[in-house]
Amino acid sequence: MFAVGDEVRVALDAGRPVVALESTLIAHGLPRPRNREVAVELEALVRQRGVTPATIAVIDGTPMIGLDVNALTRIADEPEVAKLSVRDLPVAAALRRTGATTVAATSVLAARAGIRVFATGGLGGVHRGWADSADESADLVTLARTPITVVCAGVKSILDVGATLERLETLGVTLLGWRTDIFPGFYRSRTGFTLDWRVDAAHQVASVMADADALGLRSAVIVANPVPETEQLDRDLHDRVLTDALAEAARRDLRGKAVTPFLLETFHRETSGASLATNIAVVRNNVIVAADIATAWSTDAGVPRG
Ligand code: PSU
Ligand code: MN
Repeated sequence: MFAVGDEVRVALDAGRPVVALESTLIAHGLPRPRNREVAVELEALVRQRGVTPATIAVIDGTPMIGLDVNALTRIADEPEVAKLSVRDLPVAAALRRTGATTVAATSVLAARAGIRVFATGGLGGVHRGWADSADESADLVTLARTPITVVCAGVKSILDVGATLERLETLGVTLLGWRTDIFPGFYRSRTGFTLDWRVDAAHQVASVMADADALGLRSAVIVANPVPETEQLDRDLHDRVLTDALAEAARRDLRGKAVTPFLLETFHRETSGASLATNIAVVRNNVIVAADIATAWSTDAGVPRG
């Protein structure tokens, strides 16, 4: 049903730390050719910390847990790579298609393979204007039923941040601030929303995961890691481009899975690369925190737990 790369298989069998990485941010979230360089760099950052990276995507119908250079290049370079959420996975498999996996699809595949820690940029969430569009990412409901720890920089302000936080609460998804009491806003280090829980060390997250397991919970733990203030996007530029991007999306009457990639692409273009620089800083930071959490998880109490 899926294939686990040799390096990932060896690490999992030995109880060594592994971090899953998603591929939609590579194929549909970052512009070519920078996307491929970033994908390679993220894996290198994970390795530098003594942790095995497992970038996840579907190649010619096979969900792959860990991509070789050739597969990573295809995901980054090929224009016809599909965007796959959970519901798309069996179709891509049956029709032998190649696609990048969203946070939702990556989480499901990672958990199936026994990987417990996953780094991404931002989660999908409730879109602004939800009352008209009913647009809520499948990421949220999937995280409610998938035991995985996701390190992210919160959600982008292209979404309705308050509504997204309410949905995460309703869905029973555990939410932790990483060295912060304020929910981060992806391009910006802080939104106006305060968090109930803050952690300051990787071993605390590993303990939360262990206790979630002990309680029989099958839901995700989200670790919200703000981009450093020095690397956040300028507020005025951010606000101006956001207004324009949302207006243009409404004019084009975009729907379904086209909405998020359109907004991200518009941001990168209209900020002349400033949002791209912040986006890359975001994922770098998240990968590093995820690697440390995976290490704490695999060594916690001296018991390898995968
Ligand atoms: N948010 C980002 N960058 C991204 C995405 C979200 O800041 O690249 C991607 C993730 O893969 C996420 C997906 O799972 O978009 C959500 O898409 P949708 O809104 O169509 O569910
Ligand atoms: Mn959507």
